[in-house]
Amino acid sequence: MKMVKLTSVAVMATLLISAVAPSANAVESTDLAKKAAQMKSLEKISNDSKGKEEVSWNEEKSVPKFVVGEISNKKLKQAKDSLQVMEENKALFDMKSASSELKLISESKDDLGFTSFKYQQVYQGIPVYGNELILHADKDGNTTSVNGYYDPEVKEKKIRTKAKYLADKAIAKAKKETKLSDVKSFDIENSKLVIYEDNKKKHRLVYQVTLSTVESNEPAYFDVFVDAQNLKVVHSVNKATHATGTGKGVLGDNKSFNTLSSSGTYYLQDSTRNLKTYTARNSANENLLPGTLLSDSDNYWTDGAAVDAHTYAAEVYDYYKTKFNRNSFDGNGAAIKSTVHFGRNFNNAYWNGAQMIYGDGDGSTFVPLSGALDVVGHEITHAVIERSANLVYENQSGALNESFADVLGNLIEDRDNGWLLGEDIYTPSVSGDALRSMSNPESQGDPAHMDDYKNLPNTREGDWGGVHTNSGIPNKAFVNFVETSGITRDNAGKVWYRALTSYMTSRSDFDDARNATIQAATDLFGSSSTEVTAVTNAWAAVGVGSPADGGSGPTTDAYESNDSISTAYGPITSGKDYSAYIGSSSDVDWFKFSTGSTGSINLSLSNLPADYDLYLYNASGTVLSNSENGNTSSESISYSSASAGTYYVKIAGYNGAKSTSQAYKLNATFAGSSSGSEQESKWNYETKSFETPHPYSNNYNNGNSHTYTKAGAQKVALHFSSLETESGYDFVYIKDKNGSVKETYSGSKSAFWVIVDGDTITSNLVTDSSVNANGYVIDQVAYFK
Ligand code: TI1
Ligand code: ZN
Ligand code: CA
Repeated sequence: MKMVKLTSVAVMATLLISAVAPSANAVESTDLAKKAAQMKSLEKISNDSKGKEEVSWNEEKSVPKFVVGEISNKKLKQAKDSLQVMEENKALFDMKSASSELKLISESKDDLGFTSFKYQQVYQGIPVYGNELILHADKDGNTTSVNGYYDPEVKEKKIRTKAKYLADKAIAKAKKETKLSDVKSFDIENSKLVIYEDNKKKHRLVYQVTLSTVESNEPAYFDVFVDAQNLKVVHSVNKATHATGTGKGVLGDNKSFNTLSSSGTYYLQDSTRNLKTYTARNSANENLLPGTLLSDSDNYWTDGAAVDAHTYAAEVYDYYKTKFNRNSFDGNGAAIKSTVHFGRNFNNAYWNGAQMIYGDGDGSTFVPLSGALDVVGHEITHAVIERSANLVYENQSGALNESFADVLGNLIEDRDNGWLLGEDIYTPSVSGDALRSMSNPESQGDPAHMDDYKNLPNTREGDWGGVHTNSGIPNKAFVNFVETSGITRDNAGKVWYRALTSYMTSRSDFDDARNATIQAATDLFGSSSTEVTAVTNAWAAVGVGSPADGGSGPTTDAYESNDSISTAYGPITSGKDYSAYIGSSSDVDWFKFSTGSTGSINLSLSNLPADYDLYLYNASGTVLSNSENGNTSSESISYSSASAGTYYVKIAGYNGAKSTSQAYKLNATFAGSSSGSEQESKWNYETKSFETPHPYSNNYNNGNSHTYTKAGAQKVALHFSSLETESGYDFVYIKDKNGSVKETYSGSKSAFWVIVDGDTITSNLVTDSSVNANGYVIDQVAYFK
């Protein structure tokens, strides 16, 4: 408040200046007379207050709005004294008569012993909206101050005080204005005539209509000003305001959150994020949803389920807004409604297409499910999914729906505890457990690999094809991805979100999710990024698709190429498992071994992804035995009294059967294998690098300078971390030990391995006479021995 010190001298000075002001006409002279009377009144106060008075002015109306000092010599004991004091000071406020322009509306005594008298300004008995004066006295009855607003102009305006329209017309108008026409019951519905000064400084006779309701679950508390002569809506004020509630969550933790204050009650509504939290009061009737908007009298909230549903919804909202700039689940600010206390002992939570629903749990399997941020994140993500990919809730698309809800739920929860789901609200008597685990789905009986995919019926009993169990596979793929070195949670989240919102469709299956995430990673980070390699390998590791060339070493199929009897891989070791792939519909795999003496040969072919068949040949290429079971049944051959010599095994896909994601397993046992303690063959890695100039020059040829040799190796491999040449003009040739070109590359490629048979591999760049590019970097080599 700005106070002006006003001594008697100052009063005189002001009067003097006003008095000598030029061009004083009639109107100004009445103004001057008023001013003089005001100053005289103030001078008296100043004298009585011994110069210690302070005055602050309502500049617009040229009347005081706060006067501190002795307002009167009279003692103030009761209401009639107070009116006399106001009468005594009427000139100060430019009033004609205090008794006709002021109406006492309250009288109170406070803890300090102060008495105050509050007056409403009236005009012909009608309140002048927003104008009240309060006169104060200390415990001895000495007046100490007067403050508030009084509008001296009202009495000059000749306002017609007889309303043309009846109040109910104005009320109907106000309901229409506030879109409350359909509300059946109002907590407050009244009206009164007031004088209202509109924003164009025009004084009008209006109905001040007050409406308050929580029906339609929206606290509405309005004052609407409707002109009593023409029913025009002059103004409307929403009296519901933002507030900050505090309370305890399900687990007893304290938190604060946004609420709404409206006509003396607080509501669990966050208007900045458009969140509303309701209670079903233990009813399980979906027709009564959303239920009752939760309310509280002091804004301290003790319903933990409600507090958590509300605060966690805010966290989920903020995550989508800050990480992905998504405004609510629909991207358009839709209201996020949550209902707690659904049914009795209900052990679940779900999104019903319109809102979130949380059970209280039975107390042993679950405590109230809104008590966990990953559950709330899971449910709201179902709403996001519905408004994006809209994955059908059955079989693989349903498992993806569940999985994306789990992934985002846990990203939002942002915890480093093994990617557990529901750990905060699951089995309160068991600590450290959870309903599901993304990093180790098998710990809760859920599959972590396509080999263990559960084919359950598409019925309620079958959980719609096992949506909550097969979700383990994509969940594990995500964990593989985010835990790859160089991948951050945020970047992994971006890839999953972009895949969901830009590429996946309602019938997407796991393979489509793989493609979608690889494409999302490509868009976000580039085709040769760590993210693309990591996400590709993450899916491969759960049996969805093949690994990235650059990502998992040259082990993809260690025995290729072995597509004919003359290139058969071997000799293989008796009793050892060999895992390999039938990678295309024309692929056949050959292996060979030698028996040292006469005896039986037993072959088994298992872990079949498709209908593969098994054949045993002798050295002259004659079939000795076959096994041709249907579908993925394992194959086996038992061939007795075989003489010593070389034998061949052939594996072929029936009718083009193949799989690049699942390896078959071959095992052969035979008599007298040459050396029983033979060392197991495997890929071994060595650090060695070769690089072309960056960029390379025209007419460049590095000959055999980039050659890797490993004595005794069966195969050797090079890893290119990058390769870029002028496409179609500059070439990289990969040669084997005989100098034969095995592969040719031109253009750009992201990281990859190239393998040749034998102990030597050469990379040779040959360029033409114009246009050059970056060349290549070989950063690792490997040999198979
Ligand atoms: S979306 C909801 C489907 C439930 C349908 C039946 C009404 C769902 O998946 N709910 C989660 C709740 C949850 C989430 C619990 C994370 C714990 C952690 C869920 O997994 N429900 C389990 C109990 C289920 O339905 O099998
Ligand atoms: Zn779910
Ligand atoms: Ca968790």
